[in-house]
Amino acid sequence: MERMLSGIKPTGQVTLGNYIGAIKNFLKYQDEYELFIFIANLHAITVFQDKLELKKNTKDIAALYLACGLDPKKVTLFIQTDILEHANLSFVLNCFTYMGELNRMTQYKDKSQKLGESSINVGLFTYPDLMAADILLYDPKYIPVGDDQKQHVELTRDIASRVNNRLGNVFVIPEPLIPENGARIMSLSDPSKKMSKSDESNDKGCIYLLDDPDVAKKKIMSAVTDSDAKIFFDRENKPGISNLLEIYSSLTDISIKDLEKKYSNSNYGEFKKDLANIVKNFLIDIQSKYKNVLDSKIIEDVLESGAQKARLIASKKLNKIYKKLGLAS
Ligand code: ATP
Ligand code: LTN
Repeated sequence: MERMLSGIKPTGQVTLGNYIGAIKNFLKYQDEYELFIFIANLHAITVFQDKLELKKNTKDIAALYLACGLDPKKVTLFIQTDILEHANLSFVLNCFTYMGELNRMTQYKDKSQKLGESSINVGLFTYPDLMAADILLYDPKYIPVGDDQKQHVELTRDIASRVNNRLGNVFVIPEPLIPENGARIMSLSDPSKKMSKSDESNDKGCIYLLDDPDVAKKKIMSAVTDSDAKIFFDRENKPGISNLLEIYSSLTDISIKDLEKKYSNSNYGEFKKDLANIVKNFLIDIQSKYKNVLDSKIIEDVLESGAQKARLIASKKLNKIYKKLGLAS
């Protein structure tokens, strides 16, 4: 089986955007690939995190992934800081990356524009090198990510080729895998912005998997739409409705075309009410499974055996590079 790897930051509670853009696809991939999933807690601290919240979010992500159907027998699930090689390789890769490349990363540019360059820390600037290290330690072929992360995977490819040219073939060149649908679920209150778990100002626009199902229902009912009242997909001119269609389609596996037909004579209220119930029932189901996972107390064991497997691969790779660089004999 070909290897695949992806990461998620414990910067807040897992959202419906994370589910649709990432987790749902992993359920399929776990049967088709050798899948590695890790919780990127070092990436999380590039913006301030309360320590108790960070611990809770880290554990919740693991529990929610299992609740959503990831099978620890098939998937290697681990925490980034359990494998010290990530930070070590990241520094090595800093030495193979140019300032101009990091300056061009849109995620960094957006954050530095929003927060002002003087309040941006260096960790945020070198974030893509840590991500490249996360990936390159394990030689995965595919990196499934939302489209906001494509640029980082492309930079990883460039860095990997550069290192390969200098040191001989040490890294597999990974490919980003962007889902066709649901790659970018937007905020319900501002469909020009991504539904984001770390955007606290946007709680109404974001559905969390651990939201009270009735609160989530209300969030769908009050989602921003346009005044046209016709239900069809047009991302540019009808971003609100298109986003809701995408959520609907992803949670039910009914194609957007079929949904357009189904709702061709309906108004926004009817459409939203149906979707609100679908979302509510989805959350009730996930939350009951989440509770079972917590009750069964398996998370520590799953993360420990994931870390053991990951550590073996990562330490070999780092050692190989250290030798090539004259840092180990
Ligand atoms: P933040 O909101 O703090 O930037 P995030 O949720 O975007 O965090 P991660 O937690 O690392 O970032 O994302 C995990 C996965 O979920 C990634 O593959 C990411 O691209 C995907 N993802 C995140 N938000 C969305 C979204 N709104 N739509 C689709 N996919 C998403
Ligand atoms: N930057 C990613 C999370 C992430 C990741 C990775 C994804 C960190 N390291 C390695 C894939 C592979 C994000 O913000 N979603």
